Parts: sequence; C-alpha cells; structure tokens
Amino acid sequence: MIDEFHKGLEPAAAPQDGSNLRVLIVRTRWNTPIVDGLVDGAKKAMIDQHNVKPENIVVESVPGAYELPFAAKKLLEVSQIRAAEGANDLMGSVNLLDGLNLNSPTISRPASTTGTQPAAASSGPSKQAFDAVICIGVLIKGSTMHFEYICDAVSQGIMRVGLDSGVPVIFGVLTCLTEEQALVRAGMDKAGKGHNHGLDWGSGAVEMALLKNRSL
Ligand code: DLZ
Repeated sequence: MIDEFHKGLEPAAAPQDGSNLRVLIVRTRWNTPIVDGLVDGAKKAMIDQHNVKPENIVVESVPGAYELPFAAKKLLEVSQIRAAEGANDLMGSVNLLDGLNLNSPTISRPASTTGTQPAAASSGPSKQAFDAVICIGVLIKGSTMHFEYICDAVSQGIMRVGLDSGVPVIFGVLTCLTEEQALVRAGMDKAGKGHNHGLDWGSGAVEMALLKNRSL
C-alpha cells in the first residue's frame, strides 16, 4: 500500500498550460545549496511539465527567509506598475535596491493588472505582470527561539502578500529541525529517497496562476 502512495503533489486532473504565464521566484541566500536545488525543481516543473517559457521566469534573491514577504510584495508591485505603464523592461534590471525610486508617486499606485492578461509575445520575455510568485527558502532550527519566530512571521507574511495582492504566492519554505530533513525534502539526501518539493511548488504556482486568471 505504501509503495502506491504518491509522494508529493498529486497532478491536477486537467493539464495545466503555463505557456502564457510569468512567474517570479524569490529565493534566499541562506542554506544556498539546498535552496538552489529547490529553485531548480520549481523551474523544471514549470518548464518541462507546464510549458512556462524560461524567459518568463524571473529569479530574485534576498538574504534570509524573513525578507521573503517584503521582497515578494515589492517586486510584484513593481511588475504591476510597469505592466500598467506598458514599460518595455518590466523587471530586467530591477533588484531590490536598483531601479526603484521609492519617492515616485507611481510606487504607491494600486495595481491595475488583474484578471486575464494578454498572451506573451512569441519571443523574448513577456511584458505582463507576474501571475504568481514562489517564495523559496530553508529554515533550520537552532538552539534558540529564533526559528519559531521566523517561521511564524514568514508563513503569515507570505499568506498576507497573496491575499492582499490577489496574486498567488506559493509557500516554498522548508521549516526543518535538521539539515538532513531539508536535504530529503529537496531530493538531495544520500539515500536518494527524498522528493524535491520545488517540483510541487512549480506546479502549484502554475495551477494557482491559471485559477487567478480564470474569467468568471
Ligand atoms: C538569522 C537566520 C538564522 C539563524 N537562520 C536562518 C535560516 O535557517 N534560514 C534563513 O533563510 N534565514 C535565517 N536567518 C536569517 C533571517 O531570515 C533574516 O535574514 C535575518 O534575521 C535578518 O532579517
């Protein structure tokens, strides 16, 4: 019975075509080797299983997991403002410090790109705002209460960005008691019995982005 158990996410009943989607991955630089594996898994699922164009996946990094919600919110807003303004370069040169004029009146303008968005151009990165965000990080418990506070803040923060923005934000944060637990969940354990949860996060992002874009 246990052999038949599907590890990880059961595929959706219908194919999930991500060829017109644009996805932002925000990843941490803590626990980099494991996070790299998870990011690769998310990209692989989106590209190989859901036809997301590689040029429509943007990866930005932040120091640690605590920074993920802020970065997701800010980068999402930037992409929405630039898409609404018809900018050619939505995110290409933007990172958290560059390209943002925080005094610009446009920064606080509400996003206007909701609902179904235009199809991506046939070549080059799409000019549409992001349809989904995946926040990826690995938290490993230490000897203090730090872990508990960060886990709680990050999970609440990521949920809030999604509900406030109307854009799905996937919780791609492993909260592990040991490094070995994290390696198993990134499919990087020596025994090779683990499963890369990044694959599920990539598929989840596509499914939720299509749900967001579905017309009533
Ligand atoms: C400080 C810290 C610690 C102890 N552990 C982790 C971790 O396991 N994973 C992670 O992503 N970040 C960790 N951080 C950094 C915090 O997330 C954050 O970057 C700092 O507290 C600065 O806000």
